[in-house]
Amino acid sequence: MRKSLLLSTILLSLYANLFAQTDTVSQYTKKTYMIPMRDGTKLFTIVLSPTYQTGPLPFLIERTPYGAENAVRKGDVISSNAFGPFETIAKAGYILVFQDLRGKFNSEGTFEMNRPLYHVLDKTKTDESTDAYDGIDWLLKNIPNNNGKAGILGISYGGYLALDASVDPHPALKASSPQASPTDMFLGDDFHHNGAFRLSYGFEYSYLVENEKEANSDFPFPQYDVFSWYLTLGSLKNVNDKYYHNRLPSWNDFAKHPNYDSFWVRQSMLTTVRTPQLPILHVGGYYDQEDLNGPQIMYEQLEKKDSFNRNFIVLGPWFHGGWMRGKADSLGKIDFGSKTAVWFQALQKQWFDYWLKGIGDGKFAEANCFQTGSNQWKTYSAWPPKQAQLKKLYTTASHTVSFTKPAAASGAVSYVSDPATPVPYRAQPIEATYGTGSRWRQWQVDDQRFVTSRPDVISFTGDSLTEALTVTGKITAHVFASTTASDADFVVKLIDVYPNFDPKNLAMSGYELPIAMEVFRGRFRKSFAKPEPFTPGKPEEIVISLHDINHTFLKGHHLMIQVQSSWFPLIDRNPQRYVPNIFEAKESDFIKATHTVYCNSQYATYVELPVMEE
Ligand code: PG9
Repeated sequence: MRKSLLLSTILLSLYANLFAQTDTVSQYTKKTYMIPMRDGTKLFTIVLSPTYQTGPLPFLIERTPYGAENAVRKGDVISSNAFGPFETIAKAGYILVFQDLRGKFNSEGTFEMNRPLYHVLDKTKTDESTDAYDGIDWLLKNIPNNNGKAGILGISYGGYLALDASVDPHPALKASSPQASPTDMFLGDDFHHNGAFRLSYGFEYSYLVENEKEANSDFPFPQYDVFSWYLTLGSLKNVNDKYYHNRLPSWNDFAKHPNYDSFWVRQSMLTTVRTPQLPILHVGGYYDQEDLNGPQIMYEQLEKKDSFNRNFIVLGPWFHGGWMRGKADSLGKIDFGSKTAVWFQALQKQWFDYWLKGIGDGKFAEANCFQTGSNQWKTYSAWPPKQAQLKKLYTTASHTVSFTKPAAASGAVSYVSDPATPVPYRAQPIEATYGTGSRWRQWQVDDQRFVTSRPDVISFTGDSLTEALTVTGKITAHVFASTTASDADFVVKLIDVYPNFDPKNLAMSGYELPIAMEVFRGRFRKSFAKPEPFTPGKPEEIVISLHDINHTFLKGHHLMIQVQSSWFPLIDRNPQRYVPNIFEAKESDFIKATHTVYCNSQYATYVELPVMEE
């Protein structure tokens, strides 16, 4: 009796583990290796294989600057439900690989932030693409029971590395998912937006990654709310003088390259990633506080050369990496009506299962783009959808918006921007980016009423909508502005203003939800490579991409456009007196200025909206 019970238990567990190769793997066994690259440098690599692996499986790789050991739970045997973001995929059965980049944590060599793809111009050079290639080659030859295929994925820096690996990929690399991958660090993403320097992020991140090889370091701020710390810092030249002492290569590069010069061009993925050489699934969040731009513009660039239909995109209502954490059924006070992260993780599993194991029919939508406001997943055969009609939403001198162009020859709104009292980008306290209690992840959905009444923030508000308005695709602002000084930043926001009194959702009454926002450093209005001062008083056009959205402004809501000239300390203060390099500005260069936004028939400031008939 006992014997037969034992036998049936063994048979049952064998059956379970056979079945496990599709979606019920429960345990992984960990091994570590130092894998040699073509130049002899060895990279630390963790390989996790299903403990009861019954047949060949593909590799799923993540490369990281943040410590491979940090990505994996402690212990030699790891349960699949301990994989956090990778749980769904871990249960499906893959050989999971985590690797430290050159020069980080347990790997040999030297780290270089956003190392350019050197091999594209010089085949003798190594970079993150050749390292991924060499790693895959070694894994195929040395890890038993693999099926000869590999996939790569990652979020943010990891996404960037997945994109790198997709350029001249190893032939066994069959699918790649760059998620929240930065594309160009001067035009958008972590370190600058349209040439405006992302001060808090650039300052804290260079310290995080470059202060120590084997740790992620938090800058030791002496206070919790860092707003006044950054203000007291004064000119950016004080960073090296007082704190970094030229020790952090990334900070030195920011200071040395204030314009879009060959340093940024060489590093930009727009320069080197030209065609989808394998199936690529780009993933991005509408509220990504770090890399909102990257996935959208890389998808757009590759789409132009996608003759084999290998280029796909998913956009959701997510903060940076929000699709891999928790349920993502809400962000801050905004509810999305369903568990959008769970939805995504199922899609991600289907994606890799198809390309790496041949499971499923491979019929993936070109674009899966969540629609906020109506809270629905939508699929599109082209992104942005071609049927949207471009409409211009004009600002008026009486602080309203209208789809009709202002008829009067004059009309403008002016405000004084003072670098001594910059507009905070979110309500204080502003905690250190990744510090205790930080609300960094959600500030892009914060209620903008915390600044709407400031005299240096100008708002243009429409009437209550008599019917819902859906806007799907790229939003572009055309600001006609002048300044009494010689340089200025412009931040433009498209805001969904909730009804002033909503008995069904009282707490959300009057909420000012940003739908799209972006900053532009005025000196770059004609060229990012060759900045130019403004001529005081002369109106000029500044064109600002506010990126792709998919949002329904519901009946009863209002459209609002907001303009301001500082966003601190997210963006460093523009001194407003033009100096060749803002990193070397003197305290006396920071001056008050009056900026004017024009709203008339000759100079009409507007935001272009792709409106969809739904
Ligand atoms: N946003 C981070 C980053 C990516 C790439 C370069 C620099 C920073 C990240 O989350 O990894």
